[in-house]
Amino acid sequence: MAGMTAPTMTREARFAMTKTPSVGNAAKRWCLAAGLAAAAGAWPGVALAASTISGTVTFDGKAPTLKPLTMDADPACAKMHSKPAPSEMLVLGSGNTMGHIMVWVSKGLPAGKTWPAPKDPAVLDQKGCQYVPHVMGIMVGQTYRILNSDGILHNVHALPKINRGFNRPMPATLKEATATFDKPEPVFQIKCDVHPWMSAYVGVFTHPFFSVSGTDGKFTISGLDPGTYEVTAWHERLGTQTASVTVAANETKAQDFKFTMPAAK
Ligand SMILES: [Cu+2]
Repeated sequence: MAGMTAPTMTREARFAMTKTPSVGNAAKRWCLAAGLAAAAGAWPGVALAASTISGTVTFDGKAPTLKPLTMDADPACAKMHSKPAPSEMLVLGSGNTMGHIMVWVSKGLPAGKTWPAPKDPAVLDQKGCQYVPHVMGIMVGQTYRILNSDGILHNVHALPKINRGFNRPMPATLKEATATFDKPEPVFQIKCDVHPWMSAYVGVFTHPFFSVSGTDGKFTISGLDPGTYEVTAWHERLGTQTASVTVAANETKAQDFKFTMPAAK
């Protein structure tokens, strides 16, 4: 019941009151949530927002060997690496587990329920002339904080199709910039116009039910109400896959994904 404690609901109510023109609806939602929380407490076995979907993403078949990133065009970048940085496109762990996969709940969330954006920013760093992290999720309205740890000229070029894009030079002296995205949009690219190998991907969501797999291929989406959800897994070149997953109250359900190379023509 961690998600339904009073402080969380107070924050949510405050968020709804500042963001929603109708204070009446926000208050109604709060009352409804409080009522549901009370009901859940009174009925053992009924738990809200305590279900989890987790799994492992793997690459199926013989993985191609991708060339490392070539940073020779900017010696300042090249000298930050004792050996060439590996490609970020296909990141495999032992057993061909797959990193950099964005996984999110794409359908099935309770209608009318809203989730406040975290107060903490989602942070993208420019470090070693690479974006860190390569793939990340952020919520609508959450601060997107862009750092320049390198202290050299970069240019952050966001290429969304639904949100408003931006193209922001970050000279050596500019250590930080911020942005927000006001519409849900999975997934779009961020590029550096100075360094063509620099690429990152961002997914923007109205809810917190997203996760990016680590090199071990693992992802976890928790805090869900019991229900049936469509879950989407995305890779920057190998496209998206969906699965239908039903979770009961308090249950952790496994859902794995496998990506493979498209068949040669
Ligand atoms: Cu750059």
